[in-house]
Amino acid sequence: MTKVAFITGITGQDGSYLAEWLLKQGYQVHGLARRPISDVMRSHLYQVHQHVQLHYGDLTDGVSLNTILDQVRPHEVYNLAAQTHVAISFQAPEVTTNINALGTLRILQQITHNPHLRDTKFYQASTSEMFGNSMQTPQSELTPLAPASPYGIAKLYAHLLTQNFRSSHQVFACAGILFNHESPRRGELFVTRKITQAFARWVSGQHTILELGNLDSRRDWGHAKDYVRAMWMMMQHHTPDDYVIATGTQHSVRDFCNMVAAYFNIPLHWQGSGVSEQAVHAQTGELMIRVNPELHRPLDVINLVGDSSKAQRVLNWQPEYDLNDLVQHMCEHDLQLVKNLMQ
Ligand code: NAP
Ligand code: G4F
Repeated sequence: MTKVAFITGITGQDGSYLAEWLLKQGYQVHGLARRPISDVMRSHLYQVHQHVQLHYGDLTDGVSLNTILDQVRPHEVYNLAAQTHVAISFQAPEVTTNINALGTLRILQQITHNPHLRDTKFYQASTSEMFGNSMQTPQSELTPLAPASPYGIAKLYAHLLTQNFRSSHQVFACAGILFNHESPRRGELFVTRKITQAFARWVSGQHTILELGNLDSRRDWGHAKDYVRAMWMMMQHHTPDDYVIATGTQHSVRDFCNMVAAYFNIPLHWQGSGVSEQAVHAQTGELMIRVNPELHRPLDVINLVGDSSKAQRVLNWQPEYDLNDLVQHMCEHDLQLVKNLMQ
């Protein structure tokens, strides 16, 4: 029997990689889209859009979700849709909560109320942002959760709800507590992609200033392809549970800039001692990295690194890519993108 999967957030970084992975496993893949088909064809789904079935709806629209879920009757639901920008969540906390927290409730309610969905498995995209500024390092499934942003708080609601539906309604519901993961498909507002794009533009002769916020913030950056495989592995295990997915290594935003500069072979000369302004000099010109205080968050999470030993032990999950591979993939892609745009 062909398995049927339904992915919310299918047009995003993870959704598109997950769709490709599930198609390879022989699934029939359905996805929720909130934008016109012409947009979706130009999105990350361009390679596989003819193999996935898209349904127009929105996580804030319970009626559309109920209708679609009743039509599709999936064996597995992957809830990846979200307002994913932490900084934006400070400016738009209400819509962030509606999508990230109540959107999850709308799906879980439908799974429990619709008799055709009684055996439907559910995956929730939980996040390391729920740890906030934790006293514990590295962070595991047992680390106390104390989010520091409206995004993290909404995600914590959805995370607890997932656990609650698992224990109170016996839904096969898993939550993947995923640490930051990136790829050439990463949204352009996130710091890694902002950096690789700026360097690629600079190498191509577009000498712009790169403005960043907190350079000292440290993250555990993995590759999105490894992380969507982990989502699927959680859903194939005999028992639903929560798992941290991370690499266990940590780098600062400043380190990431240095790695990208090394990839493009741009010698760096950091100028200035404070955080107000830093200059990077290169042999063939000058790339300026300027700290813009407006890019600092009202409260930042500064020290994330995950302990994924449970996922390694129970699911036999291992990442295939390291940070050097990730930097290489992102830089190669962004350089090609700039070249294509300049033709
Ligand atoms: P992403 O690239 O920003 O994609 C977000 C997706 O959500 C897009 O498909 C977007 O649709 C969709 N979406 C946003 N609002 C929606 C709404 N109201 N109704 C329906 N769809 C909506 O995010 P990602 O990096 O793939 O992350 C996937 C999930 O994992 C998210 O839930 C995120 O919070 C979580 N997560 C991500 C990371 C990470 O480091 N990437 C780590 C931990 C957890 P459009 O294309 O129309 O905008
Ligand atoms: O790339 P970021 O915006 O990712 P952040 O905030 O960690 O959130 C991402 O990972 C979460 C998992 O922990 C996901 F749940 C979430 O959906 C998203 O995918 O920022 C990373 C760090 C922050 O400390 C930020 O203050 O980089 C710092 N930063 C410094 N300059 C910047 C910038 N972040 C952005 N976006 N833009 C800057 O110019």
